[in-house]
Amino acid sequence: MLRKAAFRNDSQKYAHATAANAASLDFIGGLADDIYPSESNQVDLPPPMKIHFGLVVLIMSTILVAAAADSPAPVEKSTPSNEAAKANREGLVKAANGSWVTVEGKNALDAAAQAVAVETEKVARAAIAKTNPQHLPAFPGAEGFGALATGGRGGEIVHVTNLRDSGPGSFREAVSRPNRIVVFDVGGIIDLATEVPVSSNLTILGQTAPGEGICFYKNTVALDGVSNIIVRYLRFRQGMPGARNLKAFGMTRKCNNIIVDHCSIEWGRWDDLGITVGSSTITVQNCIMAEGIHPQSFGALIDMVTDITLSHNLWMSNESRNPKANGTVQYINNVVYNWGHTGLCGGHEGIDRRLDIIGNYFIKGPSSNDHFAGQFWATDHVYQEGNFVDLDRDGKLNGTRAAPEDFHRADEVGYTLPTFINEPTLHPPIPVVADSAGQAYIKVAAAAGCSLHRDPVDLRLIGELTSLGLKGQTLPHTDAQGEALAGGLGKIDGGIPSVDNDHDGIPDAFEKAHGLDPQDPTDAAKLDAFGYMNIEVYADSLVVPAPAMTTK
Ligand SMILES: [Ca+2]
Ligand SMILES: [Ca+2]
Ligand SMILES: [Ca+2]
Repeated sequence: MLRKAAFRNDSQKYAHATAANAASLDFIGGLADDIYPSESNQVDLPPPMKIHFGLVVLIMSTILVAAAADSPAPVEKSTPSNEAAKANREGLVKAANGSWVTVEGKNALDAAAQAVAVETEKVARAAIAKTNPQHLPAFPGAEGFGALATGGRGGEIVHVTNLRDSGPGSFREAVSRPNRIVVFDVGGIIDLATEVPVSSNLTILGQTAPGEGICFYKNTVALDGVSNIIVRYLRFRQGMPGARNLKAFGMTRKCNNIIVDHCSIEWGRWDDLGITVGSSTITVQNCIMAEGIHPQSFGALIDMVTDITLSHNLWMSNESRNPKANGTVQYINNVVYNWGHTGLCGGHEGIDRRLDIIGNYFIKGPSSNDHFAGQFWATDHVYQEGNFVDLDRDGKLNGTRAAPEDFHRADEVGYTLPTFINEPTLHPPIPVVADSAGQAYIKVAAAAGCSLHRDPVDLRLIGELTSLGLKGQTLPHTDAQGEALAGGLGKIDGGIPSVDNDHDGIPDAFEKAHGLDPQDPTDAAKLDAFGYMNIEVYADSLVVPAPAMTTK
C-alpha cells in the first residue's frame, strides 16, 4: 500500500513537472543555451512573512495542479521557447502566476515562489531518474557526484534514543557499525567528548528527530577511509572545546561515494568542512559552512580530491577558503557572503586542476575586501559562467556579472589568473540542475542548512545574509573566544517523539495513512517500487517540498 502511495506521490511530482514545464522548465532550458545574460540581477530583501505566504500559495497550487493531472510529464528536456530565451536575456523569471517578471523588490515574492517551483521540479527530475536502476538518487533531489550513494539501504534501522556522548542509544554507538539506517527519537544538543568515527554504508536521517532536530557540539564528526554514506539535516558545530587542527565535519583519506545534504557545518577550528587526501565522488549540497573560528577561521579545505560537487551551499563569515578548491570540483549555485581575506580560493598547487564555477553569487559583507575569488595559479583550469558579484553593501542584491579578469586582483601577491576553459569538464551521472545566481540566492536563503527547523544560530546567520552587506562578522582567528564572540549556541527544542508502536521508525499516523501496519516492525525496511526502503520514503515525506524561508 505504501508502494502505491509512493507512486501517487511521484505522479504528483511528475504532474508538477508538467506545471514546471509551463512555469520554469523553459527558463531552465533557456539557461542551457544562454546562461544568465543579464548584467544585473536585482533582488531586494523580501519580507519574511510574505515569503511564507507565497510559498504556501505555491505549494497549494502545486497540490491542485497535481490533483488535476493524470499523466506524467515527458522525460525529455524541454526545448527553450523564443519567449523564454528572450525573457532570460532580459533577466526575467517566470513567476508562479505564469507572468515574466524582473527579479527585484516587488517581485521578490514571485521569485521566491519560483525558487520553490524549481526545487520541486528538481525533485521531479530525481523521480524520473529513479526509473533507471543504475541512477537511483540517494533521495529525491540528490545531485552531483555523490548522488548515487545507497547508504545503509537494506540494512537495519537503528534509533538514537538519547543525547549522551556514548553508550547504548547514543549517536556514537549508532554510527559505529556499517549497514544501518540511523533515525532519531530525540532532539537537542549532543555534547561530544571526543571525535566521533563513522562507519561505511550508513544513512543518517537527521530530519526524523523530533522538535528542532539535532546539533553536535564541542567536537568533531569524522569520516576517515569510509564509503557510501548519506547524511541529512544535522548541525555540526565543533566550537572552541574541539581540537585546533580538526574540522567541524571532515571526510579524509579516500572517503568516497558520500552525499551531505541540508547540514549546518559551523565553528570549525581549522576549517568548517574538509574533503581531503584522495577522497572522491562526493556531494555537499544545500548546506551552510559558516563562522570558522580560532585559530584558522576558514570555510573548507577541498584538497587532493576528485569528482566533488558543491551545490546550493551558503558560505559565510569565513576568513577564507569558501572553499579552497584543489582537485576536480563542481561549484554550482553557491552563495558566498561576508568573506574576510578571500572568498573562493583556487588550488594553487602547481598541479593541473579542474574547477567548474557556475551560477554562484558573491556578496560582500562588513568583514569583506573585494577578493570574492582568488589564490589561483595557471595550473587551475577554470570554467566560469553566470557568476554574479555584489560589492556595494547597500542592502540590495544588485550585483554584476563576474568577468574573467575579476578572478585575480593586482594586489594578490604570489597568485595569477587561472587558465580559463570554454566548456565545463565535470559531468556526474545525476547532474546539478543549474539555477541563475539570483534564484540560487533566494533558494539558499530559504532552505540552506539544517532548515527543517532553523535554530537560533542559523536564524541569526540568515538574518545577516539577507541584510545584503549590512550585517555579519568573521570571528577573528586571533581571538580564542571563538563562537562566544557570536553569542554561542542557543536553545534547541527537543520536542516530543511521535507515537511509534512497533518501533520501526515510522510513526503510527504515517503508517495508517499509507497502508502500513503500525504493529508490524518489518514493513519499514521493505522496499518500494523504486527501491527505496519505506523508512526512506517516510523520511523524504518530512522534507519535500523544501521548507519555507524563516528569518528573524
Ligand atoms: Ca548590493
Ligand atoms: Ca511504526
Ligand atoms: Ca510498521
